[in-house]
Amino acid sequence: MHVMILGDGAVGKSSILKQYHNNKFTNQHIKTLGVDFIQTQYKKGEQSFDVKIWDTAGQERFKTITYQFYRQANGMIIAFDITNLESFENVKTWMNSIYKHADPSIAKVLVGNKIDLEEQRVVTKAEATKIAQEHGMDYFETSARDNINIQELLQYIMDKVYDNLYSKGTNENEEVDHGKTSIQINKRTQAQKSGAGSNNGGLGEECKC
Ligand SMILES: Nc1nc2c(ncn2[C@@H]2O[C@H](COP(=O)(O)OP(=O)(O)O)[C@@H](O)[C@H]2O)c(=O)[nH]1
Ligand SMILES: [Mg+2]
Repeated sequence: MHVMILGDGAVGKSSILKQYHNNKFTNQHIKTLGVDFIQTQYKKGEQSFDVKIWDTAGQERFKTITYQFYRQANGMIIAFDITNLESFENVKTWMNSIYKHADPSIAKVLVGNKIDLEEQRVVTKAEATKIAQEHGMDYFETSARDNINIQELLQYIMDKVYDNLYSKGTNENEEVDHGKTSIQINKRTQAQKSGAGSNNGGLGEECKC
């Protein structure tokens, strides 16, 4: 399974993934270098699927992020910052690029991040929900800083991807992880439950440039 996170620069995409993956948050805006991803697992009954979540790597300003990733993606998280109107207005642009370059049946979700900055909010929940509905998406609000709704967001998009791929008769057998050879990072919640640690994923490879 491949999921991508899109949205303007500095809305918190890397922070969302970092918080999800290793429960860390930093106040620094560390530009992602190259194409970055985290790896996790999605469990459904007896089955376990490898999931790669691609981060859009600091090229946001061009709005032309590596379209081959769009084509591979089964799921998209479109993110904006609830304190930044422009990032919300640009959701339209991001949606257009998805319509143009991604599979039409791709699973999608809209996310308004930084809800810990409620006093600086400039995008209402109602406005965001409306746009999301117009594009056939659900809307989540998150705080990567305070770890609000992050696990739920990622669980939601993986559930949607699963439903799309496996409830509609298509199959991706090669994606099934048999748990023997691949080095995988379990979801943090699962790791916590089992007491296991978490490895560092692709998000470690960043530069402070
Ligand atoms: N207050 C607050 N700041 C956040 C949140 N998420 C990210 N940030 C900050 O916003 C800036 C950009 O975050 P980053 O994850 O690098 O954004 P990206 O360019 O979309 O990947 C950084 O300074 C983060 O610390 C959040 O939920 N709340
Ligand atoms: Mg980033």
